[in-house]
Amino acid sequence: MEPALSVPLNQVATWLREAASVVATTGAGISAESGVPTFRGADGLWRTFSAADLATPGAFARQPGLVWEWYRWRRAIISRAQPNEGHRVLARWATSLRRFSLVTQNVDGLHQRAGSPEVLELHGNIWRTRCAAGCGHVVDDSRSEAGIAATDEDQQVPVCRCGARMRPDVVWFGEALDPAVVNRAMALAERCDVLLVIGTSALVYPAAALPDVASRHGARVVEVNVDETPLSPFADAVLRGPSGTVLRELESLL
Ligand code: BV8
Ligand code: ZN
Repeated sequence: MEPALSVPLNQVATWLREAASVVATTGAGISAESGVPTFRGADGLWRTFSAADLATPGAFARQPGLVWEWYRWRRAIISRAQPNEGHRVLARWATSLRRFSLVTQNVDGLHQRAGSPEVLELHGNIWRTRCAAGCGHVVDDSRSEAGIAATDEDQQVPVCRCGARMRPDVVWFGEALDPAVVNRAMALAERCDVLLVIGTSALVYPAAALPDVASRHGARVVEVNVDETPLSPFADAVLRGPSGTVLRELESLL
């Protein structure tokens, strides 16, 4: 079901030009053109598991080695990936648009590698490893080979200096997000004139609540996605296509 109004690209470009504040919120779809598997796409599965099976505290408690194998597999793919045009356009908008903020569900760090100066990471970052017992020890694995798959079946579980297991510094299903991060994201959504919702299946909360918060505060919500999502019927505009292409075309009209 397409939305009642299909809005031309140059109308969205006008909204962006006239906006005092623009927020972009991104999901795994923006990294798909970089070759990073999405969660729900055909390539989103890993062996016979889904993110809901592995990205949980229970899975880590029961099979920490398997969870680490999955994260190392993802880190290896991300380490070989490059930011794509979609990431780069959003990085440029941080300086070329009047007031632009970026909120992401992604943990891959590709926005930062594309040059985005400020990235609000709702669900953490796959390159950081932290103490699972909460002693506060955190390690940045982004430059260490140890952080990615040494071998295919690498089920090693890193041990903290306090003796506890260490885990990827990401938010798992059933875990609370950092309240300061959530509050900041909601405040940005409340204050923006345009919210771009890019490459997300709009299923996971509280990230999926951002469009409703923005819309209720008078913002225009623009969805950029290759497919229909639960948000599509409610968006003020739906730009159907790969985010790299759509964002580049939009930028050319600004
Ligand atoms: C919490 C980090 C409470 C880890 C992730 C019932 C109703 C409502 C909510 C719930 C419910 N039951 C449970 C919940 C809560 C749950 C939730 O929302 N579940 C959903 C499934 C119903 N949420 C939580 O658990 C959150 N915490 O609620 O805590 C609480 C409070 C106090 C105390 C304790 C607890 C935590 C959620 C965070 C989970 N962590 N990631 C890791 O990455 O390993 S989630 C992970 O999947 C991502 O971060 C992202 O958020 C999420 C969704 O993925 P997407 O990014 O949208 O990607 P997806 O593959 O789904 O879609 C890709 C899209 O891109 C598609 O639409 C596709 O068409 C499109 N696309 C593809 N290619 C392109 C493209 N678009 C454009 N261009 C392309 N080229
Ligand atoms: Zn520790």
